[in-house]
Amino acid sequence: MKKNELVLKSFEIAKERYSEIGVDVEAALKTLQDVAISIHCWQADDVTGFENLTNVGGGGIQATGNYPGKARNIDELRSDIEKVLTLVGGNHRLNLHEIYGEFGNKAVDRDQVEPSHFTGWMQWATENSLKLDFNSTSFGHPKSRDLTLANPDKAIRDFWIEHTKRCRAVAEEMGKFQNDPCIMNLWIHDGMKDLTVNRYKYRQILEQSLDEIFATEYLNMKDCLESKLFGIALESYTVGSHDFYLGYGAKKQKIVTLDTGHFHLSENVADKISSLLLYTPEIMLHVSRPIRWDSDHVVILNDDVIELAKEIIRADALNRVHIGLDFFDASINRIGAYVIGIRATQKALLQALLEPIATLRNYEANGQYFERLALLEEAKALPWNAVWDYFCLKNNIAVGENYIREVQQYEKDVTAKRI
Ligand code: RNT
Ligand code: ZN
Repeated sequence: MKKNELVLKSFEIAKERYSEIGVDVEAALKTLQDVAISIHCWQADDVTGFENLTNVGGGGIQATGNYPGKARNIDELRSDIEKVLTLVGGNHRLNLHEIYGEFGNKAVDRDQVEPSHFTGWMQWATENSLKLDFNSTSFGHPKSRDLTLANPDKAIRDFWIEHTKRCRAVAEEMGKFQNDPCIMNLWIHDGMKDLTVNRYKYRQILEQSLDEIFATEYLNMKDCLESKLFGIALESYTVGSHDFYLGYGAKKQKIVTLDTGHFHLSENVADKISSLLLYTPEIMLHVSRPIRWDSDHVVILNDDVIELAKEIIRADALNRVHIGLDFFDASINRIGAYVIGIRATQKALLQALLEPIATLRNYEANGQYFERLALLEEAKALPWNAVWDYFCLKNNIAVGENYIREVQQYEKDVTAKRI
């Protein structure tokens, strides 16, 4: 039997099996189709960017590996993303960093960035049915060092305040252009390598800098703030900790970004969703995979990601949670990395959407905890995969492992030639 026929047949059986336990498969598929994932641009080039300045590295993050074929310029990056889009279903977003602007051959310092550096991106995004999200970039710059927005040195601090203000103006233009709010993430690495005795002071400075940055109200962009536990060479203290941004977000009604790699490894990030949603307007997610540390491994379909997806669906919060990805693995085929990560996130969402939630909630309300646990266990092995294959088929993209060949072909034709 041809593969497509098999997929259709399995899907029909799965649909019946799910309907027996009260799950509407067609509704789940429809919802999944509409969930836009904000695809990070920085997996394609190991977070290098294309500014014509000396990137001094550092800033607490690090891509490891030297697999050949990384995107060396904007055209190559666009071509890679276009390839990725042919291998995933749904309509998505592209998450840009300031250092990916179109600066031509000019050295445009970060306090000089303008919306015009991104009009090419806006055009290209429209042509590819993508919406854009944005990030200010405080790392990898001579003025970064250990402290940016929290720097007691006014000249340095003002430089980064100006940068971030300008980035908000860029995001506003993107939002206006695409007629849909651009989500702008603010992550700074500010911290210290060793024992720090002025923790309060730097946090107070950061609060003031943020207030100054957010003084301008915009209608077409939304701000979100991303915390971190520690950075490489900044292990002892992080100014923008989770507590800091949680407090700031709740007080000023700003979106808090949860990067799943920015917490203690035994912490349950999924459990934060319902609390945050009570006190902050929306949530931005950076779905990532930490291995021993914030290693930004490629997202896979593991329990953490499935739990995260389930908490979004259980809280009925798809309209308040922006799902973005954040990983950069330079040790494997980068296009393949994207596809694995995006598909894994969608598979997790699909599993969450196929959960027999009404029955589970009934059990819980009745104190039937054995029954709740048993059904949760059984649900893990329900034929969600047949629904997933059908989703791929319907979207006219490679079903199952077939995408491996396509990534290999693109490598042969395109990325392997980048030497
Ligand atoms: C760093 C943060 C941040 C970056 C990107 C490049 O630890 O996760 O989101 O990964 O902005
Ligand atoms: Zn992140």
